[in-house]
Amino acid sequence: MTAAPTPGDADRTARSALAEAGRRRTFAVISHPDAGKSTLTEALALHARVIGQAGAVHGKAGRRGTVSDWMDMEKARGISITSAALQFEYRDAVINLLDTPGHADFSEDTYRVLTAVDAAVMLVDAAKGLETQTMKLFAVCKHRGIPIVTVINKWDRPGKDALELMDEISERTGLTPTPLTWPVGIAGDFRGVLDRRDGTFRRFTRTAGGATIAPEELLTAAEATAREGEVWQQAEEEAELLEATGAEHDQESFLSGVTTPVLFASAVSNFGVGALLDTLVDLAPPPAGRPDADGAVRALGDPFSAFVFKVQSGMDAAHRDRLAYIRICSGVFERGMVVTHGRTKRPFATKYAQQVFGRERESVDVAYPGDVVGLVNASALGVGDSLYTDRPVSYPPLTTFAPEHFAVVRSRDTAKHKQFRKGIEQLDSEGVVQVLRSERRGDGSPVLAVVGPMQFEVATHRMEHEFNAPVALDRLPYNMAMRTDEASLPLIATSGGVEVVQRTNGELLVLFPDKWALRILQQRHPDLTLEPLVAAQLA
Ligand SMILES: Nc1nc2c(ncn2[C@@H]2O[C@H](COP(=O)(O)OP(=O)(O)OP(=O)(O)O)[C@@H](O)[C@H]2O)c(=O)[nH]1
Ligand SMILES: [Mg+2]
Repeated sequence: MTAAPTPGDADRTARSALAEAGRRRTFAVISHPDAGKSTLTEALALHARVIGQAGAVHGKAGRRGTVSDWMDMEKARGISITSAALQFEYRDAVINLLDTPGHADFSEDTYRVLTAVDAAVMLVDAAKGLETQTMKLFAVCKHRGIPIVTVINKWDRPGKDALELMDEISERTGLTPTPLTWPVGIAGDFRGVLDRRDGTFRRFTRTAGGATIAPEELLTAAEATAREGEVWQQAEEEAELLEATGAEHDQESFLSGVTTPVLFASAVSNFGVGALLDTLVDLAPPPAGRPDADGAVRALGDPFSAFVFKVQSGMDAAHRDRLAYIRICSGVFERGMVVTHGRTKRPFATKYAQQVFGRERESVDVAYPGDVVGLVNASALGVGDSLYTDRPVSYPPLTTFAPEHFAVVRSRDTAKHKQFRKGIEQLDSEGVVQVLRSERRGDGSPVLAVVGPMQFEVATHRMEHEFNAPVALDRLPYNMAMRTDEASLPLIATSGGVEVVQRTNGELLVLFPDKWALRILQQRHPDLTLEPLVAAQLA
């Protein structure tokens, strides 16, 4: 029997939550597709010596897949479809890193991850510069007040001019770039970086295929001049130019989203990766108290609280379990503790709590604010749910994006009815697709709704391979959904070309082929309830 907690225990718990939170750095790696997020994620883990050798045989064709890209489809295509979490220690810090998918079709997943982090590492491909998806991500970070560290990646390949890239960042994002390092050698001729804080030269040496930590050689400015000659001098001149324009790091401006520190790297050869880790530990903010749905802040030292930002199954073919990822917001988490599930007010036992490392996991006994923990077989937990002990708290619900593509799904094998239902339910609760019920079509033929059509492919693949229920999809000619109510249904029924469906939570939606059809209906019946779904910030 354990003794009843005394007020002294609560004090101690609060103090350890504060101290441990202070050494957490929780961030997402984000960017447009293919900029090298998963490669960088792996390079960071390699650098922190959590993995011995980078698993990626770099280059898309036949690569073995990085630690964070574990799904079959991700490996086959060399893209990330769903975000992945890694936790590791570096120096005296505990790093919680979330690798996100870059493709716009999976942006809802990325968006959810951004609700769970304190900072973001934004990757920019040196050759491509800022792309549409990058701009959307910048906007979301700004909206959420997430400070951004920018990494110009793939400097080992021919690309844009470094100063031009800085102009592009400041003109297009409004953030002032404050480079911490500056490349020595143009893109494609990466010799190393000038460290702007002390004027030294960090010279890179290559290792075979970038599979192990690239040793850095530290040289003084004089040594660098002797070694690299003109190329070094040019870097020094450009660094002076930066100084003249006031592109200097200022911690407060960084934290308030006015500036973004910039580093140059080549993730594939592990260049600049150590500098990024150091930057994150030195500059990225530790967790802070989190506002609840009413705006009141739950302090770090308050009793335990967390929210679910992602639910994922199929990570392990042998177990077929369902993992709910929580971000801890306050207090201390101890495995086995019984917490309250905010939505149902039911107790939830946390016996199976795990630290996640790509698809590998390990039991976690204690965790602190900022940590991402996976709760196994948490079938009651849904995305956005809050968990707590003692004083209740309800964190703001997570946004569901407005779907733009719709398809009817049916089982290709009538004998697999049970598997079909189970699979569809699971995909719905994970938010892989939104499942809508159509009275007209019946329960056996639900409508799947998605932000981007690649989500359909993921759903089809997972239904067949994970749930053993092959499906066929028939695309529907709609591209927007509006919320309505029971009272509006009879009038809507008189309008051709639209369809009424129901979300799992009971909400009624009307599907329209285009905005003209919506306008005609609104003009004809101005009193109908037709509300837009939450705006898609990213999609
Ligand atoms: N030359 C070069 N190639 C790189 C570098 N970093 C990544 N790559 C390559 O770029 C491709 C995409 O890398 P990923 O790490 O999968 O990119 P990602 O950003 O995770 O892609 P998504 O998750 O699909 O958005 C792979 O072929 C990598 O080997 C780099 O620094 N230099
Ligand atoms: Mg990736």
